[in-house]
This record gives sequence, structure tokens and C-alpha cells, in this order.
Amino acid sequence: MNTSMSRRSVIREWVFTVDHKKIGIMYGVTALFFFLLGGLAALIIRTKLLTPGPDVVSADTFNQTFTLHGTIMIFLFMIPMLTGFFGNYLIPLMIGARDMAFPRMNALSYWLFLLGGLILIISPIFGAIPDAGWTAYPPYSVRSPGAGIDLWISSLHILGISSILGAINFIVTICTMRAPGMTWNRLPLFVWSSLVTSFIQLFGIPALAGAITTLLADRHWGTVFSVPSAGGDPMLYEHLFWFYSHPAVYVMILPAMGIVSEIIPVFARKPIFGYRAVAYASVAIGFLGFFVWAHHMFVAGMKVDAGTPFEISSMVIAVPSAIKIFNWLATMWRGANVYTTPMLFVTIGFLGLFTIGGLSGVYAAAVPVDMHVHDTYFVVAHFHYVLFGGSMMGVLGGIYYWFPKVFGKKYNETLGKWIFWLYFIGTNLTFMPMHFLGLAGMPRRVYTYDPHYTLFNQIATLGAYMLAVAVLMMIYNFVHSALRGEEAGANPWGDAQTLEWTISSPPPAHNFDTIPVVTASPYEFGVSEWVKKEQHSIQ
Ligand code: HEM
Ligand SMILES: [Cu+2]
Repeated sequence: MNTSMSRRSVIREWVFTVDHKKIGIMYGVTALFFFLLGGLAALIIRTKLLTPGPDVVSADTFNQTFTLHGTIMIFLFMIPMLTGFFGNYLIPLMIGARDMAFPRMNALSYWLFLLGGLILIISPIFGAIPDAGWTAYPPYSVRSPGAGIDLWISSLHILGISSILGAINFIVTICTMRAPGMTWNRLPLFVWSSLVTSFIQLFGIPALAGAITTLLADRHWGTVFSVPSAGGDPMLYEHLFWFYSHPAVYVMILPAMGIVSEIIPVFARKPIFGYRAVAYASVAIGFLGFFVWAHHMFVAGMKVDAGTPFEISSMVIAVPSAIKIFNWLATMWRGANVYTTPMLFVTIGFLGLFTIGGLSGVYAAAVPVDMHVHDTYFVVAHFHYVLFGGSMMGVLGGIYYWFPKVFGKKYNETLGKWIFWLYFIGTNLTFMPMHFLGLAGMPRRVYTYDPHYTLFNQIATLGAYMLAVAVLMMIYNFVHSALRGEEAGANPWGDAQTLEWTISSPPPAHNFDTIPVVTASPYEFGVSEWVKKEQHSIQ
């Protein structure tokens, strides 16, 4: 009786919570669950592609599998993980606030996210699985039979509302609830990147909502948005879709860059090099991100001249990213550089692999190059280097870095490093061969392929299995350490200086007993060697 009562109160504590930390953890756990489903889909795809012929799954199942994989990884994992988990958990702590500006709306965002996610992942139970790719281009998405695409559209609409509410909440929180003394120039860089991310969501999602509504209308209400013979134009959807979805790639990279900016100074034991340049580079990326969308459409029937401005803007947008990379390297230059697991993930992992993905993006942004590589595995290699090599490395580095704060326990460092290396090698084995496959002409999203592509496909599949092992080891590492780990203390990294490290681990429900007064930037490390100091409090 007693235990069931207490179990019920634990459930109630989480279901009705409006605490940003609990909501953040619920986002994180839910997103990780979706990640496992998306990962399972990836393994099915790679297992099929181990051989060139039509085996393992049917062609229809293959199409459904890569559609679910892409949609889940982007909308149910990466965006909610970066904004829902990291944003929710960290922003109020980092700015010295007791919660988000609108705690109930915050809870609503989470529950809408869960609802939108469930609508998508239960689609296989009803046998109505979307199969038009995560981009759902018409005309196929309009003609695709069954209710799969309708579920996909409903899911995205609900996720969109959730993200808009979240974005409003973050913007108001960051603008109005900073602790005294936390000027814009003392704002932690993760918070800067989240602020920009929120504006991108706010301005971009309505375009996506409009795009998918044209699909719904064409499917059910007799409209002809995408039917040229009746005066429509399928390019409308592509423009609207990419007007959101290119900026969305920055939703998936900016917070990860914010995480990198938090971790490197702590382990290099140096102030971040060029704080303002890093902060304003996020703003520049957010702004420019809205002017490059048509680089996805160079071969879609756009006028050739219309491509040029997008080619130029796409190359220009690489500049602020390059500035950040330069500044991170300059921060590490002559730093103490202690390669803990989070530091490995954000330096060798993020810096190394995001740079490769950024460079292949600049290549693809040149119209004549893109004519060749568009819709080949080269593009798959490009975006996995930025998303898996970049964003995901940031996510994992961030999880390891803040693990002691969230759980109050230390993780197992030796295991963490092994996992990093397995993950790093697996990522490169999986995605590096895709560059060569693409350049050799292998199209993306194909079920069968010419046998001379077999070897590189097998290497990629081997890499994917390695990644699966790394993920399982990581889950073990987290669960084991959360239950059995050593006590972490308030500031296990010595003198990490953002405000969340000045309070206990895990933080109390109300975060701060007294609201701190901020007198310095969070990156003022005076010494360049690794010194363990007593907890450094910013008062
Ligand atoms: C350095 C800046 C970047 C440039 C110049 C760039 C350029 C491009 C270009 C030209 C394409 C289209 C290729 C084609 O389909 O023919 C593309 C695709 C893509 N990029 Fe990037 N990119 C950059 C950064 C990023 C980042 C940071 C991300 C995500 C974190 C990303 C994610 C993607 C995705 C998901 C696609 C494929 C979309 C699809 O067709 O399914 N890119 N990129
Ligand atoms: Cu793009």
C-alpha cells in the first residue's frame, strides 16, 4: 500500500511537474528513446545495404524505414535533445533564474512533443507508415496511398506547436530573467546559441507548417498546390520546406556549438578566445541561415541564374562557422587541455568531424559541383558529418560534461574514453565511404545498387554496427554511474565557472537559495595549468 502510494506520488511528481529541470530530463529520456528507434531503423537500412540485391526487407519497407529514420532523428531526437533537454535544463541555471518564464507552457511543450512523437512512431501499428522521405516532396507525398503521410503531417504540426511555445519561452526567459550583473557580454555562449536557435524556430516553423498544409490540402481537399497541369507548382513546397529546413540544420548545430564553447575553456583552463566573435557568429549564422535555402534545389528546375545568389550566400555562411572553429582552436592553443571524455567528444569529435562536414557543404554549395553530387551518397556523407560528427558529438560531450550536475554522480572516465574512440572510429567507418560512393555515382535512397559499390557499403555497415555497440555501452555507462557512481560534488571539474556549478549536484528544486550577482564573464580562467581549486563561486 505504502509503496504503491509513494510510487503514485513519484509519477504525479513527474507528470504534473513544471520544474524546468524535470521537464528537461523528460525531454532527454524521451529523445533518447526515440534515438534508439531511429538507430534501429538505421541498422535495418545498413543491413539491407550490406548486399546489392533485394533482400532483408521489401522495397516498400525500405522506403518506410529511411523515412522514419530521418524524421525521427531530426524532429524527435536532435532538435528536442538540444533545445528540450539541454536548453530547458541549463538555461535557467546558467542565467541565475529559478525557472523558465512560463513553467506551465514549458510542460505543455513537452507533452505536445511526446504526443507528436507518438503519432509518428505508432504509425507502423496501424500499417500506415510514411514513405516519402523526411523531406516529403510532392508529387509522391500527395499520391502516397494510405494514411502514412497524414500521420507524418499531423505529427509535424504538433511538434511545430511544441517548438514554437518552447522558443517563446526561451526568448522571454533569456531576455527578462537574467541575474543581476549578467549583461549580454557575460551571457554563457550556450545561452547565446539557444537564443538564436529560438528565433530560428519562431520564424521558420510557420513556413514548414504552411508547406505540409499544402500537402494535406492536395491530398484531401482537392486543391492543386503541387499539380502543374492545374496551375500549381511542386516547387512551392520545396521552397517553403527548405525555408524552414535549412535554418533547422542550424537549430541542430548552434546549441551543439554552444556546448563546445562551454566545454573547451574549462578543460583548456583558458578564457574563451574572442568571446564576442563567437557570440555574434551565432547571430550571423541565424540570420544568414534564412538566405541559403535554395542550395537544396539547384537541380530542381530553378533558373540557373537564380542559383548564383544562393551559391554565394551558402559559401558566406561557412565564414561564421569557420570563425568559431578558429576561436576554439585558439582557446586550446597553449591551454592545459585535459582530455576528459567530454573534451574528447568536443575537440577530436566535434572539431574534427564538423570541419569535414562543413567543407563538403561548401563544395556542394557550388552549383556545378552540386549538379553532380545532388541526390547521391555524397550528400548523405555531408549531412551525417555535420549531424552525427558535429551535433551528435556535441550532444554526447554535453551529456558527459553535465552528467555529474544532473545526477550528482561521476561517470566512469575510462569507459567513457573507450566509448568515445569506438564512436569516433564507427562514425568515420560509416560515413567516410559514403563520400566515395557518392562521387562514384551511387544515388541516395536506393534499395538495390550496382555490385561494384558493394565493398564501401559493407565498410559502412560494419561502422554502423560498431556505433550500435558504442551506444549500448554508453547506456550501460550512464545507468551504472547514475546508480552507483561516486558522489560528484557541486563542481567536479575544479573551477568550471558558469552558474550551475555554484550550486549542489543535482540542484535544489528552486535552483538558487539567493539569486547570484554576476561580476565577471564565465570564462575567466587566470591560469593555464590544471589546478584543482575549491568551489569557485561567482558572487
Ligand atoms: C558550412 C555550411 C554548410 C553548407 C555550405 C552546406 C551546404 C549544403 C548543400 C549545398 C546541401 C544540398 C546538397 C544537395 O542535396 O545537393 C546540403 C544538404 C544538407 N545539409 Fe548542409 N551545409 C552546411 C552545413 C550544414 C549543417 C551545419 C547541417 C546540420 C547540422 C547540415 C545538414 C544538411 C542536411 C540534413 C542536408 C540534406 C538534406 C536532404 O536533402 O535530405 N548542413 N548542405
Ligand atoms: Cu541547406
